[in-house]
Amino acid sequence: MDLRINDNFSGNDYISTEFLRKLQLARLQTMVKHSYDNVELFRTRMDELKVKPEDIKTLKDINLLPFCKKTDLRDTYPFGLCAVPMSEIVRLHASSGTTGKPIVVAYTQRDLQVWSDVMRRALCCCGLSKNDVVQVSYGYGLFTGGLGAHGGAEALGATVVPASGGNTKRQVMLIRDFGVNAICCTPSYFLHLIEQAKELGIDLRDLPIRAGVFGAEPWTQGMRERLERGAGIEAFDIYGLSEIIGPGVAIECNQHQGMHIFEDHFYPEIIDPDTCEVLPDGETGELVLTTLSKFAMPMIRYRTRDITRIITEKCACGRTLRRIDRISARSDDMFIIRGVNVFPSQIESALLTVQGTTPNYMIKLSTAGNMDNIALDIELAQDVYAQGEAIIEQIRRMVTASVESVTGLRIKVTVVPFNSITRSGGKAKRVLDNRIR
Ligand code: DLL
Repeated sequence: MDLRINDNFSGNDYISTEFLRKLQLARLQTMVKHSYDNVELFRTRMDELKVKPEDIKTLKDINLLPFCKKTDLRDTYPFGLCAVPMSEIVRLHASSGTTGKPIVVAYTQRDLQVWSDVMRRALCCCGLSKNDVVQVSYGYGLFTGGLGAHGGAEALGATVVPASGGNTKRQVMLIRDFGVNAICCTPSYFLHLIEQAKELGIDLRDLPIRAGVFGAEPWTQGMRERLERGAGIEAFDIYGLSEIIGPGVAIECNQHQGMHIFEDHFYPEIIDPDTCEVLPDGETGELVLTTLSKFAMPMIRYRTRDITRIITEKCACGRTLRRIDRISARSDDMFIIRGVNVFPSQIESALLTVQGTTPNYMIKLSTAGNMDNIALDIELAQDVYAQGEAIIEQIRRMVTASVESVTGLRIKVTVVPFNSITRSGGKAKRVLDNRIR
């Protein structure tokens, strides 16, 4: 069995399913043994379940293994899940999350090679090559976005512009002056970039930029249309998470029908988040990922909390890798208002069906008496807002109706002046939660 990690020409994107399953099994067996031998928490849990690494004889046997969660990383902060000595670890990243301690992730030299290789393949999926100039505007630092995309773009041989986040006007100049063909950043940040370019009198549609590699936060089809139209680009959805590797777990190809998972490195399952029962391909549930080639901090059956489904139909691009659907939500982003389950992405979708709106919005949660309450602040396009009260009121009513038809909830919508909702340099904050618990 050839267990090489660097296939130079994305060959693993096209391998036969039969070979892929064999490769996955061989790598899974290696990973499970490595974790059992070197990570106390994992060994204890397997012992409790009376499972030994030798019990993994087929891919289905992954079912025998315990799940792992974000709290496991928090509880063992910082290095409790490391499976190699510190001398083998060449890079650390961390993600802050909303509460308490950050989680730390570690990489060996070989892990970094795997990472830049999957990111390189991801950029190939977007039609990019060594002839392109790629601006990386994800934050560099402990966040995995910047250095992850950077490694992939360099491995591709592209010309990398390591802009990182922030200083948006300068970013616009770089795009123009360096002839940038593709940008990697969060979708919300790109929206901000389009606005700033306009202020500078620069129309991104006139420049050579043609692709956007957008991820790190949920975004909708409506947002895609705004970004593609606003800058004359093709937008690609890229998915990843620090615990698994960073960006480069899955990405869209030019068909835009879900994201191909780099299954030779990341093994996907979908479970029912309440019962933990594994669901068949095609059904929607929580994505669980197992790293098949990450040695510093292997993750076995990591519960991502991200909601999606596995798409098995053959993709017209020819890749044999299965796809996951757009991440519609995180199960922990859901809030319940008057008994109705609501996801922020539903509100975004409803909002953006109305002409004159923008994807700049803020969902505000509060407590009124014993009830949770929801309100929505929105911004309109600058020229639309300038048309005055009657138009503003008309759009406000249309948004109220649209949100009601999608969520079943009648919520208070307020149109706020242009530029009064804080723009994000990285992941956008869409929900202001002032509920009393
Ligand atoms: O956001 C890694 C990344 C960087 C992915 C750049 C893509 C591009 P974390 O900060 O650990 O890592 O956050 C991971 O972000 O569990 C999802 O909930 C969310 N997320 C990431 N990509 C997408 C996406 C990076 N394309 C968490 N669509 C994940 C929706 C996404 N949500």
